[in-house]
Amino acid sequence: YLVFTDLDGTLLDHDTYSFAPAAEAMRLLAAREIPWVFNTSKTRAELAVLREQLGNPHPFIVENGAAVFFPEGCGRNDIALEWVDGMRCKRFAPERGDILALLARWREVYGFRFRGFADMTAQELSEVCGLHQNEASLALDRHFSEPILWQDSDDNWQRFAEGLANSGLQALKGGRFIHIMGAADKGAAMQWLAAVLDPEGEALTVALGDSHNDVAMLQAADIAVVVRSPHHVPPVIKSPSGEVIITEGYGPSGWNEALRAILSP
Ligand code: 2M8
Ligand code: MG
Ligand code: MG
Repeated sequence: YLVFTDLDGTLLDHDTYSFAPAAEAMRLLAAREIPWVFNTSKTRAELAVLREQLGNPHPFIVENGAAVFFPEGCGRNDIALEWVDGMRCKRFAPERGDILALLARWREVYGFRFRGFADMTAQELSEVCGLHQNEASLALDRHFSEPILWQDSDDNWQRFAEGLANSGLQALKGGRFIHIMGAADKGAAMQWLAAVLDPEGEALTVALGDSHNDVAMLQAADIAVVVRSPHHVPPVIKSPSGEVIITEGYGPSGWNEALRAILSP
């Protein structure tokens, strides 16, 4: 198996960010030496901390499929990667700076009302999403995407979304925020990394996620685990490549339950 997992609302509880209920399945993955890869909206800076806390040594995918990072000692040396601030990286998405410039122009010209991470301090973000302030400052350190809270009408949303499409950008809905970014997604990044980690294509891919921004990854996996949320109905997986499992439990309990069932002999 090769496991790809979302974090917020999936391996981490939506409200408390706890992963304690997933401990048993995390131990199983380590004991069976199954690579489990974070595939998340979070930033490289947030993942530096979480990889330590969760004991995950594998490559990781940031900002909704925008880039794959290979920490020292991970992955192969025979694929073309660039170095980004001291770590090997494969990029799939344009820079956040370009997105911010466009959003600022539209705000001026059309008067769209939204609040983005670029407008927020760490304290404000911490109040909105419940991360501690030091964690929130790591979430603000973004390179490929701009999460926003939409504060305008549905009609203006239509105009905004058309503008994004005409500019080669998209809006992906996470647990709390709408992520404005280029044409990358978690599914394409997962498939690219699966081919790097398992060139013969022998492993089954397992993907776990809870939200709209996980659908591309869930659709591309051999086993899709839709992790139930106490806050929203599970996303619909319209054209799955394989089996689809919907968990009983929420967040990390559902994660634990599904992986234990998949990995049980
Ligand atoms: C944001 O991502 C989640 C993912 O579902 C969301 O949209 O609600 C990102 O900004 C991420 O970097 C941050 O850690 C998270 C905190 O809840 O929110
Ligand atoms: Mg999520
Ligand atoms: Mg996520």
